[in-house]
Amino acid sequence: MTQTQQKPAQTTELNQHNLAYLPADVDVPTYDRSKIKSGIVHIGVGGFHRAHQAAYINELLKTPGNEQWGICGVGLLEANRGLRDILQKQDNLYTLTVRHPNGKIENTVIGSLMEFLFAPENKQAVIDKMAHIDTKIVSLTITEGGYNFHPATGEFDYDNPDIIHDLNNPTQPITAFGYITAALKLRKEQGLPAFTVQSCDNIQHNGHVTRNMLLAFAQKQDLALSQWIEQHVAFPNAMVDRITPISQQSDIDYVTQAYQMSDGWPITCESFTQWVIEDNFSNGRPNWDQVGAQFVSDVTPYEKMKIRLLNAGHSVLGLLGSIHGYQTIDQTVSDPLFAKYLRAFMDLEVTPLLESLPGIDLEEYKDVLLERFSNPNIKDNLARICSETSAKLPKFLISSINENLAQNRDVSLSALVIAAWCLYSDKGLNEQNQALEIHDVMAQELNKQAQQTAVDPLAFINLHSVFGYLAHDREFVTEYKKAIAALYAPNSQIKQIMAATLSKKSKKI
Ligand code: CS2
Repeated sequence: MTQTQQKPAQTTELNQHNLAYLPADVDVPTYDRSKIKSGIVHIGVGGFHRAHQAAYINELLKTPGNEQWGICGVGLLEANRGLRDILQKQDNLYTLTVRHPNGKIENTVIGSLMEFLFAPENKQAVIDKMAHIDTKIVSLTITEGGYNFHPATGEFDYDNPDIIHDLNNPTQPITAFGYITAALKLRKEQGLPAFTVQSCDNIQHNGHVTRNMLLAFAQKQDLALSQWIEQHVAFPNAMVDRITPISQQSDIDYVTQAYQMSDGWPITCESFTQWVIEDNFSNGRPNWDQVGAQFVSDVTPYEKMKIRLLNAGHSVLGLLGSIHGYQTIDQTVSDPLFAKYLRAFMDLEVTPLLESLPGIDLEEYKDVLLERFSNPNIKDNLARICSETSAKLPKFLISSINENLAQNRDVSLSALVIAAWCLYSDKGLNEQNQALEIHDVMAQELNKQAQQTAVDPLAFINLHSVFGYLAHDREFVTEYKKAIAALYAPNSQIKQIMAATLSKKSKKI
């Protein structure tokens, strides 16, 4: 692992053997990877997992005594085949490039991913791995939409065809719920302790939600098993945070040039990272607090603060910025009007809903958020931020709107964001008439509703599964209709509408 070793002449790939040829300033696994066992099976090895949980474990493994906490990644989707092929060639190693706001760059080769199982090719291998005695935790990053509940009611969606499939084919599952239930069944039969199921997604009470959904699924399959799960499986809540844009060709090129070695799928992320975890595990846990995470007894206020400020803030910039024609978060927030709108949204339509937290200064937290969003070295695409908005907004924004309405508080800034989402879904164009890149499982349905806006201004928010009863709230409807009228007026300009909404808001308070 020194610079002095001679690098082979031909182009080399990142792998265990070639670690020795990396430049000395690249942080490489200093631990013996052959001694690490997978105590964690993680479903959803996307960029976020690789920048967050896997990075925390990588740090922990540098301290002897933690060898039981390696990670076995699982890809449930056919789309994960490419990742599997790359990781296989690289001995499951990849580069994490951390880009600080001041331009400083740190490269770490992450070694905590020990294995990767591609579920579509071998379902039983995944079930067996989860059921293995060494597995203590099954963790999840399956996105907000992956938890299979109706956004408005919170009830488990038994009509999802994948769930119907998994209930009818317990040994050939497709969903995370099917796999976890099948593995827990084996553990119960074999008298093994239950593993912890740990959600790492941006859902408030993510542990409770995971528990409720898994129990709803298991109850339909095997009542005795669901009771065993209820008694033995812990579902810690957690707040997870690190902005991780989608990897670009430029990230691959950067690593090739920095190392003279190719990495097929490096991850780039910001320098900020946070993980607040409820200390509730059924079968042991890593000492994540030794590498910067925080264990607390109640994570609720941290989750709420993060989701309602950061994630909702992202959506505010994402939807309004997309309509204006901006491409990335840093570009959008560098426009003073957008920064002002975001700050007003956070101060006036979110902060009053948050509890004060010991050790956290909310004003400072918001200042830091603005700095993070402004990081010019993190090119976080608005298309990523706006992807799956139908699964995100109910948790990120609509929950705040409902709480504000219940407390008779003005929601005009949020109403404009929802109206902008209607226009975005309806036209699919920005103000320069360029097509927007929209990725949403509900895109067609949203488009159909939004297209009726001219005849019925409330058509979009009548979509009950996303908006609940918003279309029946007089206060909200008044603000929303004003926003729709302004956005749909000929030659409308989102920035003028934002400025007008802000100025009216300042007169209201
Ligand atoms: C983003 C998040 O998906 C989104 O809309 O807000 O991915 C965000 O970047 C992370 O939660 C940051 O921790």
